[in-house]
Amino acid sequence: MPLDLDQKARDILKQNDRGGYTVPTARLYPYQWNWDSAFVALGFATFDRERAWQELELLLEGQWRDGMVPHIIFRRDDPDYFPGPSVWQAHGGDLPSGGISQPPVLASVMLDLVASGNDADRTRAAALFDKVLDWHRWWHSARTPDGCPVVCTVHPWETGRDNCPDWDLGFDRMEVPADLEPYTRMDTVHADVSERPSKLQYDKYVTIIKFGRDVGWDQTRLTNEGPFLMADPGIHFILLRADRDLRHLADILDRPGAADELDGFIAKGVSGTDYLWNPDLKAFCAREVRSGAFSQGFSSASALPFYADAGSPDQRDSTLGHLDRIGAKVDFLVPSWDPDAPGFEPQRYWCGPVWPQMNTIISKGLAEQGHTDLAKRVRGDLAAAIEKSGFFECFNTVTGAGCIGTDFSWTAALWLAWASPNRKT
Ligand code: 9WN
Repeated sequence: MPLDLDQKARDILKQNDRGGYTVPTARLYPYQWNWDSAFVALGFATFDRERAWQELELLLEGQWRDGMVPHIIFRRDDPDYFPGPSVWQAHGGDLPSGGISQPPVLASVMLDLVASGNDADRTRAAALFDKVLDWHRWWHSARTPDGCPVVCTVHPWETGRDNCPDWDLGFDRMEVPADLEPYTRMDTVHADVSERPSKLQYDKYVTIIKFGRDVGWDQTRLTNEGPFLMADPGIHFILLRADRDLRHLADILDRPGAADELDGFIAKGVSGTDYLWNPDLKAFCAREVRSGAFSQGFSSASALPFYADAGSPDQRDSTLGHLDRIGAKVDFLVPSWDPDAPGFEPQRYWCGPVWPQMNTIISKGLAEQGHTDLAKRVRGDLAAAIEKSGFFECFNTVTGAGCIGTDFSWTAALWLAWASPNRKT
């Protein structure tokens, strides 16, 4: 059975290949997405390393002149997706794109490819190194608001965890302008409405885009003056891990100047981590920056301090306690939202379902820090959901039923690179 699934996973990657870059799934997401492509490269690397590097190179073709790597790259206009290039009107690089970024897993994927590769992989990584370093600089400048100790986010789509209840605090402060342009959602044409974000959430997503357009996508203004500003344990821990991994690459590629600069980013990330510690819940939580208010639930991003090698021993113990509590409630760890918090829905996108890319990095961090049994459960639960339901975008955390996109690229890629029992990791 797993051997058949391995073949099916390779077929999905080939079928979603649009000529050097991969769409997450046909119709629903018809463009190149940022963190999707990074994870997809890990899957390609299991059978076609050339194609793996090409995925990353094409992603960086969309980089903006200010260093940002956008969350979507539009190489053509496709009526199947809203909001497309004519809505974003964002032209900070050579290709039309979204005007926000996504979790920066790219450096960590490059280190994986180099660590498992040879001189050819080092050469490919060296050619991309400066672009990735520029992107990290962008996070530490344009997305670090004045006086704030951590990087922040201006749009839930930038976190990759779109409608997680974490973002309600930021959304509650926003008004939808009376003159917001009318629009037609396409996601609910392709997917079940009960598994997607609400109409009010979409109105707010579009309101932030309108602000970005109004300031000509000046990213510093979008951060400091925009309608939404939150700190996200997901972006924080993923960037800290990526800074560490890029630092490691700087050593391998003999870039001492970059290594010093990255040491500064890492020190900032380590010391800023306490900003995200919610003393009431005793967990790392999203935080609304202007009010200082914490989100009050344990999300899958709350489980990432191990991956970033961050947090005190007490903070890590408490994080493990939350995972034990939640693991007793759901059959498939790690739910994207806390089953004991308001807003939990086991089938609705980032309000409960298990996500392949989150399980991958959570489990990797747990294994590295010696929490072997829990790491195995997180990996095994994802594998079981895939074996039960197929290569879906995400899975109902209670039943393991597949949700939303089918024949999904990152699910196939991470099966090949990590979750398949044929993999010896
Ligand atoms: C908006 C592509 C992307 C993922 C995100 C996921 C979803 C987009 C959407 O799909 O977001 O970026 O339209 O819902 O939340 O993590 O990268 O797979």
